[in-house]
Amino acid sequence: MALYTRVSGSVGVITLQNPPVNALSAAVRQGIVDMMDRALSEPEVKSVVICGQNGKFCGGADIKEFGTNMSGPALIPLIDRIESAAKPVVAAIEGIALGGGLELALGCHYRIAHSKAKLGLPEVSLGLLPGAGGTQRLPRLISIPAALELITTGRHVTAAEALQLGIVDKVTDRNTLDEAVKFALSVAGKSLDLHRISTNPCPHPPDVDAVFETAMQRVRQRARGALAPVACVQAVRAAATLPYAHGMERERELFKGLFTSGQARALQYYFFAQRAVGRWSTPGGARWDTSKPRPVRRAAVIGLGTMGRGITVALAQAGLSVVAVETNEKQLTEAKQGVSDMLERGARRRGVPPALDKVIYSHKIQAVADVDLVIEAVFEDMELKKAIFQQLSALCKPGTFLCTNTSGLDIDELAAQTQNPELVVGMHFFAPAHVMKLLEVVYGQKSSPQAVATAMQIGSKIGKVSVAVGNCRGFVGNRILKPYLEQAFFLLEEGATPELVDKVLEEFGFAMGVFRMSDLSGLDVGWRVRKAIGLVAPEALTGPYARVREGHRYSPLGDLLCEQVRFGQKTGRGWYQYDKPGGRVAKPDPWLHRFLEEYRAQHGLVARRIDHQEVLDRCLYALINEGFRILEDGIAAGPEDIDVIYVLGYGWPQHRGGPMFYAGMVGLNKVLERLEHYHQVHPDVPNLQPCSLLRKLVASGSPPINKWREVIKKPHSQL
Ligand code: 3H9
Repeated sequence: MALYTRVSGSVGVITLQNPPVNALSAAVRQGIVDMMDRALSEPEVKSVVICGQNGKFCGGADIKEFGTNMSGPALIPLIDRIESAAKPVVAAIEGIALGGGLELALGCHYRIAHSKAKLGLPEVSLGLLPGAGGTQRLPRLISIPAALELITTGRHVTAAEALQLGIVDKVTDRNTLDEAVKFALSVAGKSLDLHRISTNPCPHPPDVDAVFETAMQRVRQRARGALAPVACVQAVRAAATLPYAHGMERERELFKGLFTSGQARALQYYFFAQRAVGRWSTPGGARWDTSKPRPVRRAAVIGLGTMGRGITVALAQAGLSVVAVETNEKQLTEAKQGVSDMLERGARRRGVPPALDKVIYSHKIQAVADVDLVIEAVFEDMELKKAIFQQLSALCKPGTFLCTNTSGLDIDELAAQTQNPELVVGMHFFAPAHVMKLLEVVYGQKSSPQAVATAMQIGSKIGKVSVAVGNCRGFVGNRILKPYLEQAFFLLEEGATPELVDKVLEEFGFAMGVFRMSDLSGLDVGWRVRKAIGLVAPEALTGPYARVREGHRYSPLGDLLCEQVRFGQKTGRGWYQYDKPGGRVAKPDPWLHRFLEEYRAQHGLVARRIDHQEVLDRCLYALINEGFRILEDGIAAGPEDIDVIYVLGYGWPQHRGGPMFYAGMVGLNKVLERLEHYHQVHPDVPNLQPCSLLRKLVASGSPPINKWREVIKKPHSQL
């Protein structure tokens, strides 16, 4: 909807009204058309201001409308009508002008922004391009290279940067609407010729071909198979090479291709999934809207290794006071330097003073006595963690929340060490903890709803996307990772190479193939976990039990590499070779290929030719199958939780929505049929036997992903 008022006698003010972000729904578009007609027909009105209610100009097209039969006036003619108006139109931008919102502002003759406003064309992250003239007007306004950068990355810019780039005419700290009205009064009756952006020529750099060539290369490298960034470059190229009307035709044609693509569906699903995970619930009935978090003013971090340092930085940067505890004096000295360096670097990047004074260091665990929440981040060793939780329970003031940063240890076992197990939750950070956006908040059997709500709130305060998950080995992310890794190992046993498996997964869109990723994160990490749970044989076994554990096929390949101190990048050798320890460029290693041949010979395995499809099917479907088990067990509340975890924490390509969304796109019956096939061929391989929830969903007619929750049986829980 849009409200019309007249102020200062001659300025017509049109206010967009569609909370929460004044998205351009059919009703809003109709409102703008009607109110513009009114403003232009009233002879007393000499100029017009367009603004948005509640301090937000406009968040762009209404994404919720995309999957529906769209009705109402189209955006392009609406914006053209504003631009061709005979009276000056000023956009008063507060809060946000994003996507179609900025395109609407670009149709206005002037733009005035509040200093705190953010502007951008983020359509690319929804699998689209700015399809209401943005790809044609922005390059005309701010040059081709600048427009290419903004449109292909979708980056939001501050008002100050927008002024510098020439996107806005003025930035104000005062009331934006008042300033815009004043401005509108001052330009009434003046010529608008130079202010109709579409009528201006597109500035042409002399090396225009090279500019586009470079942009296209950069975009393709980053895109990992995503279509939208490539189409964005093509659309801007049309602005540079074609007259405006033809450029618009090209924009429309490219937009149409993207709009109906599976990638756009996946990215739009992912946009809403990221928001849906905030509305968490547990099988026991605790919910985001009925569980009140407790305020946390002071927090403590125990253990200042890599993870502890990153967590300290994340908390301090968010303005929390942190007591950082490390009992090893040498480690403490190094940590002080490390944390300060990270805080300074982060502050320089963000143009703010470093939060050095937010952190107090101590080598005594007693320093936690007065904090509201503790995050223990010591080495991943259950006995050590148990001892610390016993101490914390005795030392902390009543009511202090006790959180553990663990990637898979049992939260209930730790909670049992404390007097108040209801105050204990897991917080699984991802490395580097001050950079990675994901946080798994793990509730145990006894965690109180308030403890979960507080951990979730701390997560969002420090800029993470927090996902509440149940307590099981590996939680959601690492539990799903396990069958994926296992399939990759089995494929090596059967004849594949790390290069083949990685190539297939990277072509699918993963940031890194499974073996390159293992080399980066360190093969010894998983080895230590497998040793702790008794999977690693005390000595190299031969005979039938060498490749069997707990009644299932097991591949000791990773263990054998670790015994050779091939831990990956850190030792310069892993699944690949590197030029030195710590080297980054993975090169195929003839040693490894010989090792695989000898291993196969030793175990009577005959290498066969494995095609790309089998690699993809087995790795992905084993992972997806485990995802369905997680839903069945109530460890994740819905498929969105799994998808967000996998995209943000494990490099799953965003334009494929996440593993569970992908399963729906491929077709659940196809996933089931392929799993059944591979299970028949490899009956000893764990995780290829389709889980019962998948069967149930297929038997229910493969409902769309937003209906899965109705089919998932809610298990009983203690919470
Ligand atoms: C486009 O414009 C195409 C055109 O070029 C061409 C057309 C022809 N529509 O994120 P938040 C909802 S494409 C519908 O939690 P924040 C959101 O789902 C569009 N709903 O708040 C959430 O709902 P709920 C280009 C939208 O303050 C609520 O608003 N625009 C839209 O952290 C609050 O959102 C974009 O890509 C929308 N456009 O961040 C902008 N936007 O409460 C997308 C938000 O039920 N939006 N919602 O979960 C954003 O980036 C952020 O939402 C924003 C606010 C920065 C605006």
